[in-house]
Amino acid sequence: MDAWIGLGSNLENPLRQVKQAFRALAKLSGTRLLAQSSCYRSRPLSLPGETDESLSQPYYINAVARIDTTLAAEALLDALQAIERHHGRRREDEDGRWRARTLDLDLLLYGDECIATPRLTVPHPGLAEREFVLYPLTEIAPGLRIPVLSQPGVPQAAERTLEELVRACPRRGLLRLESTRESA
Ligand code: ROI
Repeated sequence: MDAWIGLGSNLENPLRQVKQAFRALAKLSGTRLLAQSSCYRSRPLSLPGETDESLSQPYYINAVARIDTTLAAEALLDALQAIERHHGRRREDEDGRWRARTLDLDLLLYGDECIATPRLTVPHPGLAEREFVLYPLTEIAPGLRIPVLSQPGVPQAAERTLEELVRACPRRGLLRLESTRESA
């Protein structure tokens, strides 16, 4: 299965965290790292209604990866969470969702599947609006078509092109860091 992973970090040398995460992805069982984007510096995003704790958060480093995996979606999620834990992120400490984190790995797309289980929503709910996901994706998959959920939790999607989504998405100061794209 072709799957897309979003990587993000804003603590403890984020650039190094993200680069190590690429290496960890490449080592997952039954998985090959097919492509990796450059690393980008992005402004912390908070969602409307969230207490704006993120204003005082440091910038994030974000990137995306394309993998080919034999892992089922939830097994892949387990593997991603194991990598996060290995990087020192402790979920049990996180009562607020928007706290600064050492490493965040999001399953963005799993083939063209739409998944809505208590643990997993795919495509990732923020995918269509997040400049720090869309612009890195454009770099490694300009022709990608993305199923976009019509309603959160409803596994029914309309297909959009990445190009359409990018056109509607301001960069918010997103900065591509030169020379951070390594061959996978
Ligand atoms: N903001 C940015 N820029 N990058 C992220 O990866 C990121 N991840 C998050 C929240 C807190 C929503 N904000 C983010 O989980």
